[in-house]
This record gives sequence, C-alpha cells and structure tokens, in this order.
Amino acid sequence: MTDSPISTRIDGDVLIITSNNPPVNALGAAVRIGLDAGLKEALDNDAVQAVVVRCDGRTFFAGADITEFTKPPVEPMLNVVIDRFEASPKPVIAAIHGTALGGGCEVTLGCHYRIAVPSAKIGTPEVKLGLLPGAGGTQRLPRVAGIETAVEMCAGGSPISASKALEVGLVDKLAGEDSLEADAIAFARECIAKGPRPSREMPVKGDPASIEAYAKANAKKFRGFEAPAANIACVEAATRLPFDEGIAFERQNFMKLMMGAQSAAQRHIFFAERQAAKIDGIGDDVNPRPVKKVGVIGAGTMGGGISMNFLSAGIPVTIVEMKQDALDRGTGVMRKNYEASAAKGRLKPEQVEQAMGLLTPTLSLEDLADCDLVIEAVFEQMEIKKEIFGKLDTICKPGAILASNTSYLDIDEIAASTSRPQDVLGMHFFSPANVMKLLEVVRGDKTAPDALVTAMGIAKKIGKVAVVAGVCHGFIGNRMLMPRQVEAMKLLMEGATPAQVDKVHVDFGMPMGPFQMSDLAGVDIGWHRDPNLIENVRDALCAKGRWGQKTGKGFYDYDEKRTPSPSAEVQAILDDFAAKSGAVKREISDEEIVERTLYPMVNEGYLILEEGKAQRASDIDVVWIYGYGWPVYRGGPMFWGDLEGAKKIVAGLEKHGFAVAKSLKAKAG
Ligand code: 3H9
Repeated sequence: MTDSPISTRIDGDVLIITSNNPPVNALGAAVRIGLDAGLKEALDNDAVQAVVVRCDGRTFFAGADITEFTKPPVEPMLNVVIDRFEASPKPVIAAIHGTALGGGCEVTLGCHYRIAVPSAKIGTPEVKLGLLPGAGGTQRLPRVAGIETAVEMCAGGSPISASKALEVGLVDKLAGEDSLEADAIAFARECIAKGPRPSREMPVKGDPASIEAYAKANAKKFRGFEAPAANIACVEAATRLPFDEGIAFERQNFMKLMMGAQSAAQRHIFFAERQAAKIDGIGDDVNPRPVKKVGVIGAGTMGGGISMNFLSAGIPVTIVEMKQDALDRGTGVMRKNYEASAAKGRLKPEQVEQAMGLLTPTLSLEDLADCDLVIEAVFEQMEIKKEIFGKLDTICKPGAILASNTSYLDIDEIAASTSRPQDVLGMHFFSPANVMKLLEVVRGDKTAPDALVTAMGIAKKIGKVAVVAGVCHGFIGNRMLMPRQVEAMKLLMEGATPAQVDKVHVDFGMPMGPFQMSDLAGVDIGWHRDPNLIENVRDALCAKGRWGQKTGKGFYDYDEKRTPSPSAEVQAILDDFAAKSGAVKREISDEEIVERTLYPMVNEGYLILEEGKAQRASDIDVVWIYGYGWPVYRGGPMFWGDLEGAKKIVAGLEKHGFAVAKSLKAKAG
C-alpha cells in the first residue's frame, strides 16, 4: 500500500492501522480503500488478536471528504467499511485525538471500543452542512451515548469534549495526552478478553421524551432549516425501529438532504468561508507582521466591542478616548459585557479579570506609539478621520498597521493623510463587534501585501471570518444594502406597509426585515438633526422623535418588551409623502417585494465583481451570511441568485426598470 494514506504495523498481537491524509484525514476513497485493506490484513493474520485505528497529523478523521459529495461514488462506501469493522471478530479500538467529526465519529462508533486523549473532541457536525450522519451515526449514537446526547450532537452539531464523551459512554478510557498510541495498544490487549462489542447490538439508552423536549426548546433556532428536523427524526427512529430499519430510514433521509438545495448552500458556505481567507495575487511567501499589541481609538460601542475581540484572544489593547467620562463609560460597558458572559457560564470569573487586565485606557494618542496595529473607531466623518491618521503618522512606530473601522468612507483618502499609505487599510467590524463574525478588510490602492496578510491573519486569530473588499462606498455589505433600502422605501410609497416588506424578508429567512433593521440600528443614523428640514420619510420620522427602538418608536411602535406594532402615525407620514410624490397606491405582492428588494442586491453583487471590489462571488455570500444574517441555507445572495437563475433575475429587474449589470445580463444569455 505504498501510495495509500493508510499504513499498518504489527505490535505483538495488535495490528495498528494508521491514516495519514492531511490536512484533516478526511475519509476520501483512498482512505476507505486502505482502511478496508487494513482490516482484511488483521483478519487474515492469525497472530493478530486486536486492531487499533488511529491517525497521524493534527486530527483523527474529521469526516467524509466533502469534496466527493458532488462526484460519482467510489467503493467501498463509508457505511460498508464501518459495518465491516463492526463485524470484525477481533476487537477494534479507535484511538482518538484532535476532532473525530461526522464520518470520523461514525468510524469510532463502528469500532468496538474508544480511547481518546483529554483534548480530543467528538462530534457530528453534518447538520451544519445541511446533512445528517449518514454512515450509521444516528442509529449507533443513541445506543452508545444515549438518546439525549445523540439528539443534541446530531441536531445541534456541536462537538463534545473527551471528558463528556467518557461520562456518557462514547469514550471508554482517556489516554495520556502524549501517549495515545501506546495507551491504545495496551487498552486493545485488555479488550482481547472482552471480545468485540458491536454498537448495533447495544440497546438504545435514555429517555425518548428528551427528543421532543429538545426539539421544542430549539424550535426558534432551527427556523427555516430542514436538516435539524431530519436529524431529530432519525434519532427518534432509533428508539423504536430495529437497527437495520433505522439505518434504512437514516439513508433515505440522508439522500434527501444531500440532493436538496439547503445542503448544497451550506456546503457552498463551508468552502466559501475557507476560500475567503485566500488573497488573490499574494503567495505564501508574504509573511505577516507581528501583532503583539493593539491600539483602539474610540471607546464607544464599536471601539469597545473591537477591543474585546483582542482582549479575549489574549492580545493587550490600549484604548484611547478624548474625555475621561467617555473612557470610563466605555471600559465600564466592556467589563459589564464580560461579566454578563461570566454570569451565563460562558467565561470563568478569572477570565474576565484576565481580559480586563490586558486593557490600558488612556486619554493620550501618544500612548499608541508601541502598538503594532491601531484601529480607529471614531465618528464617521472624513475630516476627523484624516486628522487622526495624520497624528498617528507622527506617533506610531514604523511598520505599525493603521486601520480604520469606517463603514463607508474612502480608505485611499484616509491613507493619503499619512506618509505611509502602504500601512493603511480598513478593518470594518460589524455591530456588536465582539459578537458578529464578519470582518471586511479593505485593501487600499497602496496597501502593502504584508499589511493585508497581517490583517487577515489577526482576524482569524480573534475568531472572525474575514473577507477582502476594495475601496468603494459601503464596501461589499453596506453597498448592497443601499439598493435594498431605497427600494423598500419606494415600496412604502406605492402601498406596501413596513410590516409587509419585513415579513417577506423574515419569511425568506433573514433575522429581520429592512425596517426592523432601521429601527434596531437607529433611524437617526446619518440624520442632519434639523427637525424643521423635512425632505423625506426618514426626516419626518426623526423630527417626531421616531429614532427607532431606542426611543420606543421608529417605523413601528414598541412596548416595554420591545414588541413592535404598526403605527398609525407612521402610516399618516407615509400617506402624506405618497400623496405629495403623486404615487398611486396599489396592492403590492410579496413576489414584487422579492424582485425589488432582493434582486437588486444580486445585481449590485455583480457590479461589485465587475469593478473588482470583491475577489469572488463566494466572498460576497460570506459577507451576507456572517454580517447580515442572510440565511445560510440559502447560501448567500450570489449563490441564491444562481439558484433563482440569472434569466429570472434579469427579467425581474428589467420589469421594474433597473439597470442590469453587464455580467449578470451575459450570464442570462
Ligand atoms: C460527513 O462526514 C458525512 C457522513 O456522516 C456520511 C457519509 C456517508 N472534507 O477548517 P480548516 C479542508 S460530512 C474535505 O481550515 P481547521 C478545508 O476545506 C463531514 N475537506 O482547518 C480546508 O481546505 P483548504 C462532517 C475538508 O484546523 C482544510 O481542510 N465533518 C474537510 O480550522 C483545513 O480545514 C465536518 O463537517 C472535509 N470533511 O479546522 C468537519 N474538512 O486548506 C468539517 C476540512 O484547501 N471540518 N477540509 O481551505 C471542520 O470542521 C474543520 O475543518 C476542522 C479543522 C475542525 C476539522
């Protein structure tokens, strides 16, 4: 088996099968063929009494090879290999390190015994790919780990720790962190006398009622997704069907999900997210600059949230404000946020102190002199930003990266206010910045490759999904938001209500619609603040104090619990503006709302690509999934646009008089 990723060796009476298939030991065809051959070798050799399955490299099998899902199947299939291991008359022991995920977890369930290092994690994340464990996992897990754990693992998709696995019976023994192979061989010898223990022959453990309770408790989280319900149904089937019938049920559901649009979308996003980290035209030879200390200018909501990302990752932050009370308020909010996480059990109290201990509040920009990266998060005004960057230019050490958190402004203009435009770029965080996963890294005309690589690298370190954007108004995300907002407002003039437009978006799978979003963000953002100057609906709302949720009223009225209800005052304003504009009110269909608010976003995406402001269509999808809550099961606006079909989108856009992007038109043929 010279070219095989699988090798075997014999240690006395134990045969060790080792996989070495970087980077994550995915269970591709060559691995399956090798595993099968390894088992045969063990069964054919009378001297072998037990088998250990283990992996080299950073992890145990991280699952089926997802890239194979769209290719013709190659035998032996994973479920067949797993069945053969389970049927072995010689005990088979899985030796787990890293992450045993998906098909990898299912391999361990086909083995008779499991030993893991304490740092290992075991999980069935298929649900996050719109799938379910399709190699027996939904039927074996309830037998080995119990119903409650099985339903949580399969429908929730989060892995469990080795110690939790030990507690529930998914792991039999913990190995030494650095002695897994030796410990597994010793454990295998212990298992020889016990003999094989096929999971399929074990009774299902636990209380079937926990399934319904779990489904109920998570109904909101699963809204719109197909896979969680299918996972739940399969675990439930295990509680009442004989093993083989349960497997047939699992297979049927797996194939249904695999052929469906949701899984295609979720798999697309899995690869899109990883692809986004790659920068066109910059090779592996470009090294990032070291970032040991970060400066943040502005201790408001954004600056505080941004700082927390670094503090949580153990990177010291110097935070600057102009006035002491604002500084105290900002750092106070940060502490409160950490303490709230600790109260929910997400952090240990000492971690709160650790993070806050890395924070240096100051009123002096000069204190940023030793920072490797400075992020400006002040008021969105070009002149102010230019002034700050001019000062940073004189204060910061050579090679420090100077970033702006601007959401719209021209990074090149900001860079031009320094003598080192090669060190300037945008780092556009999304609010709340300590929570939202997206980071748009804006590459200026003169941004140096290693500065860009540094920003992308540090983003990963703080747990963000970063996408490279070019300089244009609103970059990728906010630029695409604009045509949606403009059209949504026009629809109100023509007879739609805020609730109707929002409902179409929520039914589509968005967390909220355009008007709910305005109310949450603040209707007054960017308002000129003159209540006597009323030129549009927004001015009229703001003049009446309808600034959104924060004032208890915006496009909707809100009660103390922030539950929205339609507002007669807003309707009167809308009617007034509609009458003035001469718009004729009519019945607006949900279909028209989709065509006029979502199709223009797709169109804008094509324009962004034509102008080279995004590297690839999938990056745009990543922006909308991680920054704006576009439903992942719809794969992002560009993926969704392809599913709708370019022809349909173009026809819809033309029907409503939009100028269609050339590349989109070309695609429609
Ligand atoms: C399944 O198992 C179905 C079965 O139930 C039924 C079958 C019948 N396949 O994430 P990283 C690539 S479904 C192919 O950056 P990390 C990834 O694209 C599967 N490729 O590393 C990337 O490539 P590139 C269930 C895969 O250290 C590279 O490996 N399993 C797969 O941050 C490094 O990945 C899962 O859903 C794969 N399965 O995280 C687990 N996995 O360098 C999916 C990764 O070209 N994987 N790649 O961009 C993960 O969650 C993470 O990769 C892992 C490592 C935690 C393992």
